[in-house]
Amino acid sequence: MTLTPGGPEGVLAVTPREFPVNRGGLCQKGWTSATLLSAPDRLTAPLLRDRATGETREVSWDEALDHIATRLLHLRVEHGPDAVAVFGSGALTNEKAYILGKFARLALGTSQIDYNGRFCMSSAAAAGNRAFGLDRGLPFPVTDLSGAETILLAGANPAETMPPLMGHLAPAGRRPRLIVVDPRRTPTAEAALRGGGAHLQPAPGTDLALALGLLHLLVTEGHTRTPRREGYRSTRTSGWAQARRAAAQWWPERTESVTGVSVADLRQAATALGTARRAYVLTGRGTEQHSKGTDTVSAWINLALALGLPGTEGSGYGCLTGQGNGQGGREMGQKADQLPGYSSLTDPVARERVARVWGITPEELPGPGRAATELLDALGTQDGPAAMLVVGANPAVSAPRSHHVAERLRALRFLVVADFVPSETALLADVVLPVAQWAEEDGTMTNLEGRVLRRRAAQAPPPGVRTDLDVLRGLAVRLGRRAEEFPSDADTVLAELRPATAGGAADYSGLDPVRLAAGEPLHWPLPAHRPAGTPRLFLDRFAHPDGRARFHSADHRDAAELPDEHYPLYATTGRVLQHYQSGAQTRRVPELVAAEPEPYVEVHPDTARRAGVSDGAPARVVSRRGTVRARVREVASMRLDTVFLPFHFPGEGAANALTNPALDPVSRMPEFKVCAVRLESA
Ligand SMILES: Nc1nc2c(c(=O)[nH]1)N[C@H]1C(S)=C(S)[C@@H](COP(=O)(O)OP(=O)(O)OC[C@H]3O[C@@H](n4cnc5c(=O)[nH]c(N)nc54)[C@H](O)[C@@H]3O)O[C@H]1N2
Ligand SMILES: Nc1nc2c(c(=O)[nH]1)N[C@H]1C(S)=C(S)[C@@H](COP(=O)(O)OP(=O)(O)OC[C@H]3O[C@@H](n4cnc5c(=O)[nH]c(N)nc54)[C@H](O)[C@@H]3O)O[C@H]1N2
Ligand SMILES: [Mo]
Repeated sequence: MTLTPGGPEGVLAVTPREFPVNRGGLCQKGWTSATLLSAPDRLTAPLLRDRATGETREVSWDEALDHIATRLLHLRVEHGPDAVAVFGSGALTNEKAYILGKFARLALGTSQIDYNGRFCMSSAAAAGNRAFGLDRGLPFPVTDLSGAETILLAGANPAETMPPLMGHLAPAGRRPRLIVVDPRRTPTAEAALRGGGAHLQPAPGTDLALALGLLHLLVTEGHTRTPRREGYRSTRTSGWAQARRAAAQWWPERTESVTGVSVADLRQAATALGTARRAYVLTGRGTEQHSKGTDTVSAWINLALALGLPGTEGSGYGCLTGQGNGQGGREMGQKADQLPGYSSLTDPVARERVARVWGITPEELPGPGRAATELLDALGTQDGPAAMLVVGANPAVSAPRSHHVAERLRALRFLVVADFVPSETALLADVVLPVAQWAEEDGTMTNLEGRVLRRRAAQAPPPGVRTDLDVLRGLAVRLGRRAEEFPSDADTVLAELRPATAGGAADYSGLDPVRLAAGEPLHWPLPAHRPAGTPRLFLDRFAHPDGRARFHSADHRDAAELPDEHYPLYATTGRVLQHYQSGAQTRRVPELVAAEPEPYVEVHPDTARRAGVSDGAPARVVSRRGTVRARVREVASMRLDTVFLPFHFPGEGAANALTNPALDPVSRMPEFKVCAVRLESA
């Protein structure tokens, strides 16, 4: 994407650049993203809130930063370093994510840092690490996809969430057969059907049974017994016998009764997968955001391994990433348990390396802290943090059981939010810091293929606005660190983070800034001896010490909450084309608001009738945790037992008022995609 002056009102206009992932296309959000640079309520001065009156007033940067440092130092003396928490984001550049992690551990000395990526790809990341010893969204360039005969896409709706990807999944002419697994007939599912593919429509939270049922069929139909596949499994994997045994219990009729996917559809999908010479299995949030998300992604990976796909040319498994820097954001050390380079905070070698780069001893590095949902839950409690700094997230809207989260945020003694607009979380803050947006600062991002991309500022931030890096430097110095430890120039940060990642899974140490600037496709790992990077991983061996990929077997289990007589329907949540996440950004763009102005709930017409509501009427959706007011949208292709709400709206329309904070035991990802509700007329 390039930015040129001359859009509406003299702001920048966005024009797509020819690039392999987007093939020159951009979604509506992309076309209108420049509007946000000049949003009427864009923040341009630090704000300080008077707790007694609730009023905010504009203050100078010095006053704001001095005030924050004084308060944080005071709380630290009073309650210890873990009294201050940090909440980061997959929207941050690699450099900002790295400095934020360093700020928490070095300037604050706290273990209490995590980020919104915990809500995002963490289950796929955990399953990928478990299976392959490494987690990179796509371990191959995205352009490989269009060579496939069959692609199974579980729990993703790229036609709305990543439109440019559709060009690779369904290229004109020779198209892979797409099998879309989604409880809803999404535009992606429609594209699959148009192209001669299939749509499997399971009940929310039953993917694990579905994947086991498909594996069962692959075995019983003989697809796993070709010499190539048997050879692949015996030389390149471990754990097959157990995986096959787990699937043996999932005969088609049983799978149908749990998932609602017919035996005929199951058979057809298994044949399409089993007979394809080149195939991919891809997963998105729909399959991950469950209290069993990691095991579910493992079950999808098992299908791919059974067919010998991962680590072979023209086939594979991949996870579709989310936020702007969803991949890089999970590698740079803003996670509760992680150091830069996708290293573990408890790995002595990694501690030694990062401590050396930071000029401290490994003992000075705090240990692991709480994961996002638990961190938010602990705010303002007896043993929880008393203060928090939020950089790049809006958890008052985007976290599960959001009204409770807003309560926890209010219970803090001190909340600081850095943002460019007054988000719902910023409205609760004691200090709000106005920061620069993507078009106004330099940095790098890492895309779903592990490819590092360089971004240069296209324009200066408005007067009064600072970059996140500047802000963190200003705070660190006031907290007693040296200014050189917190560079505010992105290139200097990149030069520092490279050695900090050396030897980690996501090794950036050989990243050459000149090659990067020239736009070369540089996919990590980029160790010093391989500066051209690694577009395709696993071709010779997987990243576990024995070089083998591992099947991980788990049986199906129910969602944490199932429909019952009081809450008879499944609710699932997700995205629409026009809005982004909590909506903090897109609800400020008039064209997008005009297209999708208000909260709604998708319901099958018969289900609507039974609940006494009808198309266009206001309704209440009620769960054990809260109530949402939303307009009914009758959709004939919906399952009778399921309603869908987008999570882009705040207040009374906030889908997360309903969601269940039940966590996956491995990834700590919350169950955004299924809870029990009832529908009533409002
Ligand atoms: N327009 C738009 N684009 C975005 C974003 C946005 O907010 N708006 N956000 C970005 C981010 S951060 C992310 S993470 C990605 C997310 O991209 P996706 O994963 O494509 O998005 P979702 O809509 O959350 O979920 C995908 C689908 O999962 C389905 N689903 C629900 N429950 C289940 C289930 O139990 N099993 C299965 N198989 N499917 C289920 C939903 O019906 C939905 O269609 O999108 C990115 N792109
Ligand atoms: N019910 C339900 N809930 C969900 C999901 C779901 O599918 N269903 N999906 C989950 C997923 S996948 C995700 S990723 C999360 C997203 O959740 P959030 O990250 O909380 O959502 P955003 O709206 O992207 O909030 C980002 C905020 O940071 C600001 N911001 C953006 N970039 C920067 C920056 O560089 N610096 C600073 N300082 N601020 C910045 C934006 O203006 C915005 O206010 O939501 C999760 N919540
Ligand atoms: Mo996400």
